[in-house]
Amino acid sequence: MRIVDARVIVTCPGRNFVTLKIVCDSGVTGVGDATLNGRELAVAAYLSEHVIPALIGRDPARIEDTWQYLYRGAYWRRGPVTMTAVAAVDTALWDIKGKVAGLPVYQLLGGRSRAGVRVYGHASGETIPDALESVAEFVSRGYQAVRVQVAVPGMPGTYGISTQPVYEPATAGIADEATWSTPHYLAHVPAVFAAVRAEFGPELGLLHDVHHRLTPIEAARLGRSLEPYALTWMEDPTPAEMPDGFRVIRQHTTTPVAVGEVFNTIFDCAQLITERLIDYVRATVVHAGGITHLRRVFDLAALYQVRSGSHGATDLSPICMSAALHLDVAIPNFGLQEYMPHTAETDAVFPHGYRYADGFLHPAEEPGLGVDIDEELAARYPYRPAALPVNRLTDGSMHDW
Ligand code: EZ4
Ligand code: CO
Repeated sequence: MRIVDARVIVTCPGRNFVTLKIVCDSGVTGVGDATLNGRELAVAAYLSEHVIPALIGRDPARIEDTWQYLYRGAYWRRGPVTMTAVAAVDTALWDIKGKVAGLPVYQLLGGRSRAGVRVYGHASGETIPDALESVAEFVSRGYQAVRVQVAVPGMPGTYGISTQPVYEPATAGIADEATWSTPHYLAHVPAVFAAVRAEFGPELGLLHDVHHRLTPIEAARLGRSLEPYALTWMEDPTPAEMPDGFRVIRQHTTTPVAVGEVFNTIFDCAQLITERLIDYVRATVVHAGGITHLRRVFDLAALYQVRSGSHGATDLSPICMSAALHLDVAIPNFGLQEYMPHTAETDAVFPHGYRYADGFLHPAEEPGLGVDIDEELAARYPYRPAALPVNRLTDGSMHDW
């Protein structure tokens, strides 16, 4: 079999998604997510200009070789744009391999290790009582774990607070500006989790996303102050460019740490894993080189009792979610999967076979990934420029968003 065509489809059913579709001479097709929030067209151009010409004529069965060709062949290794493009090709080739074999992709990854994929939802509120109501809604829908974010008094535009039914941080045109105050934040968060734990008891999994905003010692203090509420994890407590910072956090707190939604390769997380500085690695199929490379990350993590906790925000398309679920159900060290349902418009553009029931997602059972893109429908939603917010301290200094 040979690859005879590949195309990049950019669509905006409420938000932008980039998709790679690979077509083989036998007529079999495969899809891969190539969405990089706020930098969509950089990946689209990378694929169209530099990758697709090299794919035509290749044997789609040679997934590992194609991965190595794109990674080593670029010379300029790593980085989110390159690795998202590599991921799109890799994901589409796994889809094709599954269809050719007549098996769902998780069977090609060694088969099922569990009945379903436990997920966590996103509760949020302007006030603590609002957040308690939001958590209760998730509990009533069967969720066993919930991320909780509450607006910090005196800090407009706190990360993760949504008044929309579907959370969306990117805004049309140029970036929104949010404000941040670490003292206000550190004073407020423990009260949030005291209230949630008191209301919902010891069994509900509770998570919190710090979104890269603290220094290591500030994160250590937050982790320590949250210990009585036994969080499943504290996410991205500090920017991860300097893995050494996590040693400071580890020296002070037993609150588990999850990191990795902005990671692109195993090299971003190797030290964090091998020095046991984190508990969950949150890298994703779409941003970390596809199923082939993410499997490698999770296998390294398994040796050190680090579990998976893949990013699953709405800016990752249903193709990425489909791929993630095949990995999640197959690997031995699955931890938890983030799940934010897409809008009805997005679900219609990406028809898929995975489903949610009682706190768990279940991968599609059709051959391949069990997801596709409706190209006619996609064409009705043209690309609209959008950007992620930026964040400033109260004196106007730039901070991490
Ligand atoms: O801000 O996906 O855990 N989830 C997150 C997300 C990220 C967005 C960035 O595109 O941190 O909401
Ligand atoms: Co996050």
